[in-house]
Amino acid sequence: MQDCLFCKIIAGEIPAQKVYEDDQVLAFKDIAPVAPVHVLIIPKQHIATLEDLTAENAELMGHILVTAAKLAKELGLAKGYRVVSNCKEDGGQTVYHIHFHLIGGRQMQWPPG
Ligand code: DGP
Repeated sequence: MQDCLFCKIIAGEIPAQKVYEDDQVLAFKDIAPVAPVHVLIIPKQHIATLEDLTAENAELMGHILVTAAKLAKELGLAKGYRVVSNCKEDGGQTVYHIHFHLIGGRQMQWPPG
């Protein structure tokens, strides 16, 4: 997608601090971290929101969650962490390329704001 910020990061047109990459996903540090660890995990395929997912994306989404768990271990989040995906306006989504926040390194609160 030409105008998508995260597609530009995948293409290397915008720099990012990469944490992990394979043929399906990219993980990089969030530009505005809300915790000591704040990584975004995104599919290389452009999917705008959670709402746009179909059954065809199930394996890819599973791969993202398995990647999140693997990265959490590697990043030392043994005490726990949170994985969040904001969907559309009420969900607080600001970048319309589906992404999963891996957040940790401090005590999380519930309910979220
Ligand atoms: P959300 O609000 O759930 O759509 O999250 C979007 C996140 O993307 C937000 O936490 C800030 C992050 N972000 C926005 N622009 C950039 C960027 O250019 N680089 C990086 N690394 N992160 C970005």
